[in-house]
Amino acid sequence: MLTPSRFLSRAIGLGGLLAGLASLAPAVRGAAPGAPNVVILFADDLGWSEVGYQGTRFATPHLDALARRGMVFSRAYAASPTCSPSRSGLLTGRHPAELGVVRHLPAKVARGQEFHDWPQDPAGMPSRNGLPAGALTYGHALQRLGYHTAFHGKWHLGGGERFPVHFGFHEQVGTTDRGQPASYLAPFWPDPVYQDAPPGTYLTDRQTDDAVAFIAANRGRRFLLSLFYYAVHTPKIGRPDHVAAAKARGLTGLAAEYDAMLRSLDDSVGRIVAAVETAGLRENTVVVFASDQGSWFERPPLRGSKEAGTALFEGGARVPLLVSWPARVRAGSRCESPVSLTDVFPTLVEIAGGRVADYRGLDGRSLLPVLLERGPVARERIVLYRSYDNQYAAVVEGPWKLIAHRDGHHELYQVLEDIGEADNRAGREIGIAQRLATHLADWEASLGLRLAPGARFPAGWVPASGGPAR
Ligand SMILES: [Ca+2]
Repeated sequence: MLTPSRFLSRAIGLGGLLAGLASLAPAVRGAAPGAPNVVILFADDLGWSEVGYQGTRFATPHLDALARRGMVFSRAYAASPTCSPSRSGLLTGRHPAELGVVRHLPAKVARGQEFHDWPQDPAGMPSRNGLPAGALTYGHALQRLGYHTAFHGKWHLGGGERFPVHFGFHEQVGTTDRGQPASYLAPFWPDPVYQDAPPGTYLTDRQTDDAVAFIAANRGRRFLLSLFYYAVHTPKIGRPDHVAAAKARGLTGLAAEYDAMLRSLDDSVGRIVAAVETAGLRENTVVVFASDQGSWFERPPLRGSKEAGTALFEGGARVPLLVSWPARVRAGSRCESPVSLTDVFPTLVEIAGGRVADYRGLDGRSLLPVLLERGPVARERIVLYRSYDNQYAAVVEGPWKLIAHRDGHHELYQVLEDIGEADNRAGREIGIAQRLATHLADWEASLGLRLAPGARFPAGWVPASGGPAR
């Protein structure tokens, strides 16, 4: 059965028609001359160690090809490595903690309730149930610059008046107020969204069908496509033919399902890039790929995962990030300096011809000079923050990373030499630990963050012993 979007994508696939369309070079209205189209591909829970171009055992040939055609950021961090907070930071360029979004939205948040509490949180910190009213996203920013803006997929920043169409996006597709599907095989959920999907349709494929149709339909005007995949979040369900192929290679159970999920995601990346090329737009289209946080699995060489208590280790906080823009960014380039997903917002503003100074309270810094290899990353430190557990914040500065706990103890790692964070140097590099802890305390004070009694440095702060990491 052909959905309208599938029909469109097949029709566009006709070679002769395509060549004719590409030569027509449609006029773009509204946006600054020469401003690129922008496609943001955002995966959910895809670990840094789960993309092939990072040299791991996972096969992601389309992502690898995209990486070769742009700049790879080898040390990108989610400002708050958790679903909703990470999204809030990416979308606004502000720190999720400053927005008050320090946890994911629980499934049962009452409509209209501004904050929720988390009984296990040692700090007792409330977390906002979505973006605050009036927050500006990169959708707003690019709308102002003449772009047609679309949001596809997983939002997880609230429903109703909190949906993307109220935060800078002209249209939204495939978005519910859920944090995950009930199944990746249709029917995906009880919501009205995607009820037309034939039973057994794979969700990742459907999202890509819609995105391919969007690109074809909007090739005549400057657009921003923000495509947030539900994959590879739980439930771990792969497309049956890909699962069978994984099993034929010896994988079993969860590993086979996950391998299949990753293959669908990677195939989708390939289809999106092909759709941009087919539309004749590849040279001047910026394609960003990133993930909201680390993997559900702990994957060597990194320690930790998205799971409670370990999310601020590299396995939970370091994420894939790459930017491909053939017209301006050198193929095969790399940035090894720490960057944050909050940097994406100001980068997009500059890329689209806007002024970053028009936006207040940004945590992010524009990476455009880095992308063009004209300057370094314009920040010294990155603060990571989430409020669930004893382990709640980290400060990244060059090779160093301080991890802070609500009970007042700290860990310090030299992550360039010790990517697995096995050697806690807080008791040996006291000066560095104190400098980073002081920065964190100042940063927390500047945002007025509510802390557990006694947690704030320097009151009662004692360097950790530097003994066994765990
Ligand atoms: Ca996530």
